[in-house]
Amino acid sequence: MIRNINIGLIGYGFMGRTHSNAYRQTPQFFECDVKPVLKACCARNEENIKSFAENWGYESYETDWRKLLERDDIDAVDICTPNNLHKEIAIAAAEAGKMILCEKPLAMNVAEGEEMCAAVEKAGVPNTVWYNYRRVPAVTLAKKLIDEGRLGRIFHYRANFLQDWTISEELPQGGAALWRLDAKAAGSGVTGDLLAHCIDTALWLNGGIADVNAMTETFIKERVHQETGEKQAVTIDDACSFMCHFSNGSLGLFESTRYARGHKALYTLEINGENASIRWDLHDLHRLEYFDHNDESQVRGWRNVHVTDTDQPYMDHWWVPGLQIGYEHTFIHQVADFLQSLADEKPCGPTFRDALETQKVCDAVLKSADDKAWVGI
Ligand code: SOE
Repeated sequence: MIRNINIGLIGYGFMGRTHSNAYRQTPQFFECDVKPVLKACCARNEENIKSFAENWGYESYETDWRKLLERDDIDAVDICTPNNLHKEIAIAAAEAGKMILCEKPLAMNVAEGEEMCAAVEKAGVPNTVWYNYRRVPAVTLAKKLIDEGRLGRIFHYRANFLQDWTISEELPQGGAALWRLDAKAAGSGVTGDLLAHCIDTALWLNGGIADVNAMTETFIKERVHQETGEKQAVTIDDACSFMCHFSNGSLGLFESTRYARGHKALYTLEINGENASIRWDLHDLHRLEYFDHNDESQVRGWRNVHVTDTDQPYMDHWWVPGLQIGYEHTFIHQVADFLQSLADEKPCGPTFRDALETQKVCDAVLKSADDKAWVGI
């Protein structure tokens, strides 16, 4: 029997668009008895949210998220707001008995994240956090290969997330589109925004992190705040690197920055095991590089696997072998998995509780950079 899930989406920025696109496309490509309905979207600016609703086909809109939560015809709340609103909305949504899909990072810090986990668990509502890169088919394939034991003992995990969009001193901080540069709205800089992705994938692929040693830098110390027009101190981290020990004994190295001139969104990861290694690069996201030491020595080398075949993760839902998909599909996969998890009555990872683990590493990284010391998780 078909069951409709009425979505109420809060926020209409970049992530509001990726999620809305995913809700629209998922039923066309993934068969499931649970279907999303674009019931309502919500933001304070009426003119903007009205045109967002028209563009994406939402049946209605609200200008106050509390009103959205009061509505009986909303089943699931999708939180695409700046990070400083995640906690309040998520807890209220849980208390109203709504399912919750929350943009990453889960919260501003661990304390907030813990309250959010307690709220969804008390209410017993399905919940998930949009760490979308897990659902790039090549990354999901990496997970499969690791779980099959092909890499053997893992020695090293390396990940980077490099951007260059904040190098200009003229760029303001805060307000629409630039809230990621304002610690009051974002919680942190690249640590919560970019490294959080790398950490989520790492915990998923390589297990827990035991301790971290980090450094952060804020290269531009003052910027005009968009809302006040005043020059204010910049309190986010512009760059952050850390090393860590994983619980499985492997060593980790992570780097993220918005000051890597020439790199727009270069997320790369590499894992070196006893028997095999894996490498992946967001700029070439449909490829997985794989080196298997068990190959016959004369032809041994890095394989470049084009992850587009029907026996590779998610790809049986798309075109024909050889034809690739892209960034927006990772969100479609998350919606498809979420709907299927409802049908199966199972959790859809990363749940709030899973994402809290990423939050713990982020907080430890920031503390380590402040204290100039190793911090245990
Ligand atoms: C920042 O520029 C950003 O948009 C992040 O907020 C996203 O989570 C990341 O996927 C791409 O970069």
